[in-house]
Amino acid sequence: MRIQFIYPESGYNKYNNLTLINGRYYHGIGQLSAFLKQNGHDTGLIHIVNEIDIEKVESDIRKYDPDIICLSSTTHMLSEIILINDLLEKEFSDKTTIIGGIAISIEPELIDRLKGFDYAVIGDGEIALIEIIENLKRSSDKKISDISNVIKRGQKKERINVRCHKEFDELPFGDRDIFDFENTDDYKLFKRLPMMTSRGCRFSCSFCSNSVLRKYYFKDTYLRFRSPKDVCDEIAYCIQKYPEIRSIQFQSDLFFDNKEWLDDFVKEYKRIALPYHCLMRVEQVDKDVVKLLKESGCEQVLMGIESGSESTRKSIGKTPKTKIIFKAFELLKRNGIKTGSFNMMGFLKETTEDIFKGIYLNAILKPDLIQVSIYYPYKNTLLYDQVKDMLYNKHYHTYFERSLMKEKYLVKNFYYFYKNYEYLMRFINEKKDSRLFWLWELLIKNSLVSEKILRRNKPETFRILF
Ligand code: B12
Ligand code: SF4
Repeated sequence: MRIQFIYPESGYNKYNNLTLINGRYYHGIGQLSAFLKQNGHDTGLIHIVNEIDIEKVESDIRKYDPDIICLSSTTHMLSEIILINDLLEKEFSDKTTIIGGIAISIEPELIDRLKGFDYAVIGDGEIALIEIIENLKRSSDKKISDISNVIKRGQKKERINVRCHKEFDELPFGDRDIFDFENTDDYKLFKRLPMMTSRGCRFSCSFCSNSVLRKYYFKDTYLRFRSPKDVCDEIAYCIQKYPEIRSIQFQSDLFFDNKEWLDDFVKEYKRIALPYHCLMRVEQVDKDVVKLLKESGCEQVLMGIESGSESTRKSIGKTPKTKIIFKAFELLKRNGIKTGSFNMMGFLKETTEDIFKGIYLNAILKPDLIQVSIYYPYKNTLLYDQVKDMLYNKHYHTYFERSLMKEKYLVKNFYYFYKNYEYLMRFINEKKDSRLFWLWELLIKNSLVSEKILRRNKPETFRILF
């Protein structure tokens, strides 16, 4: 059969004000396409990188003339998903249409509003997709909704039977050709290879999609790892195919979970010997781990701090103790490994003081990279229940168009501060000469600095905005 994937990455990029050239490789479609090809099917991709041109999507579908149209979704793509849904409903009702990916997985009820799609796939898609195809070949549509992970519009969502793929080493390596990998921004601009070591996460932060999948479907089996050998075999294969790769970007939510795995990885990775970046939780950083990371060529570790306030961090399921964050950043830096912090603002009970604490925390940690996002509630997360009555408009079109904070202009200003945090760094560095700097640092490390003190000490840039 001919399977046409559609990936509207534009939703992501619009949300973050990014303009990409040829976009990024996405493992979800790469994995599905490789598995389909291994099972004798043809695959094609419409990769929408920047503004969506729905007429072009239509003509590309007609050109490929698929049997099945498969859309991959994240919540950030909702406005694009709706445009594509309308197109499929109007022009391609004779085709089998399926939506999968994280947006529909955490919010299966969305399928009831998407009349352009026949089926939704929840969670891992490889086996479900093959079983759908087998059923279509036998023209026994009735059975499709009985397949694990698959739901039909109108079907009761409480009874979804979701199967979780465990044997990753048996899966083929991702199909990078479908993305024309040589021309992706990852390879062409950055000479880096995106790679996954795992799926899922051990934690359940209350704002995060992982908490929904864990809670409803997967429980304790949710975090799954590939073997270090399989990971390194795929990297070696890619390096041979794409010789300009200069670094590896491990994108899994958790790069590793236990030290035995990391130990094996370090041994396997010796044959790769390229610098790499990865994502971890601050609690995972200790002397042994840092030694192993250093030994294997880790260049940068990115970690979610999310808030400068211990109580906010506690309420969302993140490391509450500021000193654990400091310890992690210090250990990595001392060993010559770059750091990066992920931050969020806009939590329900967050105060301006909390946000200041986050800015100052970053100014002292001095990560080599800072990412800030404004909190938006994903349906069915624990935190969603707390804010759902405060949404401006409950219609899903507007999810990402407005901040949910009451003081939204203030948030914008804070957002600006974070983005310009080098001013803060300069300010903090100037204070370093002061004999009182150690006290200042101690207060901030222990979250004891009041907004009043922060405001009094604000540098020039602050004044412009307040
Ligand atoms: C890699 C990644 C990125 C990459 C993007 C790569 C790319 N090409 O677009 C980068 C680092 C750039 C990124 C950025 C962001 N990301 Co991101 N990212 C991920 C991550 C870690 C891995 C995705 C992945 O490849 N998974 C591996 C594949 C194999 O799994 P999968 O995607 O689930 O696919 C399977 C199934 O879903 C299903 N499936 C998928 N599509 C389809 C389609 C059909 C038809 C079928 C049948 C099945 C199916 O089958 C697949 C194989 O089993 C996920 C977390 C995660 N663990 O998935 C977050 C995640 C997707 N990101 C998320 C977020 C929030 C972001 C940001 C918005 C963060 C921010 N605030 O800035 C930014 C967007 C910025 C931008 N401009 O791009 C959220 C999205 C939540 C949501 N509800 O939409 C996730 C889920 C993280 C999380 N834990 O909550 N991200
Ligand atoms: S640790 Fe990160 S990926 Fe895991 S649940 Fe929390 S926010 Fe999500």
